[in-house]
Amino acid sequence: MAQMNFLTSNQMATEPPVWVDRTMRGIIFGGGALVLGLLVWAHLGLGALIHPPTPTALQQTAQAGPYAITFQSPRQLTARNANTAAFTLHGATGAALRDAQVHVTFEMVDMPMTTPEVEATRQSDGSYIAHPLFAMAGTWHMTAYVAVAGQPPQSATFTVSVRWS
Ligand SMILES: [Cu+2]
Repeated sequence: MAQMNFLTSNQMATEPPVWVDRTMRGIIFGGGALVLGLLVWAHLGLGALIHPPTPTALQQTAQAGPYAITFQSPRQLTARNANTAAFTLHGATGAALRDAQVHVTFEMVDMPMTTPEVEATRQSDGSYIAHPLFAMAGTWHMTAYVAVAGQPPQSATFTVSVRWS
């Protein structure tokens, strides 16, 4: 019994003061809230509001196997708006490819986020037009897949910046 009393009084003597307890609790909850806040900030792409991604060229050409694919947009792409992305294809001989099927996929560079793929519809001038809808601002990889009857499928990826507005 005497020994138990000794232990109890010893524990009481080493128990931290209330302010230490409160400070520790504050640090733990504050740290948790900070991490949560940063995750929300990154996930919603709020940084792009303050610091929009560096604009990428409104016209870019990339090689997809034997085809040269040119992407063109009349203006910078924006999130949550219908955009217009026009593609023109040229074969190895330089002639325009007018009988292809083109579909386009989108993936964010900074996070594993995609957006529904879109079919580009053939226009009378030989171009193919798609209307991509981006969920959020940031830098995206846009991949155009080209299918020509009797030929192996080809694709080329473009890096495009998307602003909030
Ligand atoms: Cu995202």
